[in-house]
Amino acid sequence: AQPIYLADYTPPAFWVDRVELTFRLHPTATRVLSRVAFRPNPDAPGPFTLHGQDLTLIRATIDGNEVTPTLTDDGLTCPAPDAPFVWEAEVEINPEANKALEGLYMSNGMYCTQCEAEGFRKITYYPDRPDVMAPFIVRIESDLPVLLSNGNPAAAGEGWAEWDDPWPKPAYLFALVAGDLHAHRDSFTTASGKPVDLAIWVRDGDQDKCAFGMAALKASMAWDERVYGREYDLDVFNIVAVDDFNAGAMENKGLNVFNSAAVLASPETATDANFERIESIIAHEYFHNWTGNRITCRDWFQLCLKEGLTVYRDQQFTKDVRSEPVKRIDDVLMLRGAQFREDGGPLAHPVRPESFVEINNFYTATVYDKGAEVIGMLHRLVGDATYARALDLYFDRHDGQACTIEDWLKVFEDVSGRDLTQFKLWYSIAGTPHVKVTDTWADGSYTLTFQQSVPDTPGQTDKPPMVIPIAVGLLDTDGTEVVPTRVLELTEARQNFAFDGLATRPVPSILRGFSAPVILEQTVPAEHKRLLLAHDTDPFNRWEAGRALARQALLAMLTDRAAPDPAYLEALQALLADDSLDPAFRALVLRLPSQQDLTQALFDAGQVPDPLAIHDALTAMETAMATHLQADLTASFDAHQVPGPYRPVAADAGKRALANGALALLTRTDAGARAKVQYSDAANMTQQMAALSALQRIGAASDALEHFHSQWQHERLVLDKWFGLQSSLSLPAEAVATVRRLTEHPDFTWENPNRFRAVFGGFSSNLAGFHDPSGDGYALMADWLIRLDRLNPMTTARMTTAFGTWKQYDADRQALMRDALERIALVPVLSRDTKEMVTRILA
Ligand code: B3K
Ligand code: ZN
Repeated sequence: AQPIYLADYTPPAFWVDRVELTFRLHPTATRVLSRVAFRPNPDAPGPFTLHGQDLTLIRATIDGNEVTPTLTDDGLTCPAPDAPFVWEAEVEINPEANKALEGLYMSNGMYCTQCEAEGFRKITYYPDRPDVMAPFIVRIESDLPVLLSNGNPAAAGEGWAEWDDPWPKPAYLFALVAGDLHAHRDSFTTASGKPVDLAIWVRDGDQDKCAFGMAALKASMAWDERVYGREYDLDVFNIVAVDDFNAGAMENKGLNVFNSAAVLASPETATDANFERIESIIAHEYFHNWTGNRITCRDWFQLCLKEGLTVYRDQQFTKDVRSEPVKRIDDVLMLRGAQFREDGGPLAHPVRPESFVEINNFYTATVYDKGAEVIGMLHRLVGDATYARALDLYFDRHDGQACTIEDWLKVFEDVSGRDLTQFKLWYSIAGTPHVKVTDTWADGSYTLTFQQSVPDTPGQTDKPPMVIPIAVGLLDTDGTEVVPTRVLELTEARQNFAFDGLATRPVPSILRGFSAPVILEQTVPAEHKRLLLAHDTDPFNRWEAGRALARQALLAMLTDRAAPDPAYLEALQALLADDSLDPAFRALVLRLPSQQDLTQALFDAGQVPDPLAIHDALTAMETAMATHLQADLTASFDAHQVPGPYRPVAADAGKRALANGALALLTRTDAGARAKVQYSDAANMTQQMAALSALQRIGAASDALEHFHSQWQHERLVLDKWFGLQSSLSLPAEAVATVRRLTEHPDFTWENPNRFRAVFGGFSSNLAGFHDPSGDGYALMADWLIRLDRLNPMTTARMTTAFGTWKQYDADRQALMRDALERIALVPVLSRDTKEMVTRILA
């Protein structure tokens, strides 16, 4: 397959004024009738071509006259008038055979669609590109009781229903759902007084898991009105939960389709982390109604236009409804864990890629999360008021259009009067910038010197300096802030910033709030880190200082066989007991850097990371924490039990996070005694899973696992946890055998992406197990990816990223991983998706 280039974009040769679709649903032979009003584009004359894939064309007409189109690799072409005309076609498709879960497919007897990015072409012949927007009218014929599509309900009768979506939309936002579904209903009145009927549609038995999602939806609708001035624009908003889904959820106009794991929650079956994730995904998909749907992308290279902005908006929402500092730390953990890793390896690509083979491979942490960071920087640079005016102008100017990053930045230039030429590099330069900082103190003047550089990435070398907003504050050596946060704009390769009028040499707090997605290189004496951990007014940097101390202590254990640093343990002790601090924040400070973090740190320091040694160091540090902080951890554990009925609110969740963080550590030295009690007493899934995880991490969970399986065998989302916990937390020596055993379990329904991800996503996060020196983990993973690729290329391709860091390891492991990757690459009928990923990883 040939790559497609951003530089080759051409507008469509035909516009669409109106679409009418009729679906005669049948599991193996669904008929799709389309009637599409086309109009030649005078600005880009060209042949009439339509996308289509896996379709059987029954008949086609133009203005009522039978035509015989020429079928091509990816659709058809046909002579067409040089004036407006009506195209009609009838095609047959087989939803039941569609295991790729793209286009129209079936899940537990329900019909469901997923069209983004290019799935609509598996439903009928159409210009399946986001810059072709049209109103849709849809008729569904089926005996199933619930028949849904986009827009407003228009008419319905026995065995049929019609839907009318007046807002012009690209085909990727099309959706259809039909099934025996039950509604959890509510309503919302918009700021201008328009009532909206809301419903979450689920399978029988899941009705009790909808209330939280519904509350999150209403909160999101109110928030978007209050903060962005955006009202909802249809009479109904439907959400459907589906068990077989490749992504988290999809923002189809008026009919969001959700992976059931991303919407269904009850206290008994979902953890605090699940609740928070569900809330943010509901918000994210809802916010797409304006940033994505009303204003969409001109082409798929502009994906970050909707995704970066919508992630940024859902992050703002979570900060508002929960805790701002805690959310920022969570987001940075995610960014560093997924995006920095991507940016530092063979899969690095710009926020706006310049070419792709399969666009589904670019729904990445870089497009989404770095894309959101870029918007955060823009916001920081122009300030709140200008950001708000820019967004108003963006909605005014571009409503109903398919836009580019150029359109987006122009709005900011027009409103702020700034030249964003250099800033725009954030969209085209891949790789995480390194910012090195040094300081000098002379004659009462304190100077910070920054040097920036961006590492080479595939296809990109010799990169120019970027615009990097660096939020800085200064403390004195007592920990009093002497200069509050100021945003320095680094634009040169090397640049000085001076601070005058200080009495003594200050302690700097740099990159407050993680003001830019960069790797900061600074030599900070351990006593300054402790000072910042104890006193910084910026909660992010407070946490960051603790993190740096932990990392330093762990690296010393790994490279110098040092004992766990007592000064680190003391600093933790003080923080743990500080009841003025949010428990959720303290829980984060208590969490050690991840195995992946330390792997990266060792690699960056020019060493070869040994997964087992890292695992042992982490275990030793946790054991030292449990030993030295036993009294404090016990006090924290006891003080943060949450009595009464479970509520998924941030305050309670924070207490549970701290108590469960303490529990995990205490379990290191009490042979699981406390965790076993908590497991037996648990009244909600957060407590139950925390106890089970703590036991699993010391290899003492077998009884509890057996109990858990029998208790939850009929709750598929909970069963995913059972699978995922074992694959992700099994001890290194047992992990491969455990995963193999899990794949042989009768409940391992591997065609279901959630179940497959639970086992193999979990396994790939278990670095010490996955990187077993035998190479058996790699081989097992490769076997299963090869097997899944025949059915579901999208999920397979995504999971090849387990091998994305292969060049960080020793020669033996590299050779074994290369073998596994090459074995995948050599499969004769490998999907385009997986082929592209494996090729890029191996390059
Ligand atoms: N836009 C969808 C993602 C679709 C994934 C296609 N492979 C969900 C989201 O970002 O909101
Ligand atoms: Zn999105």
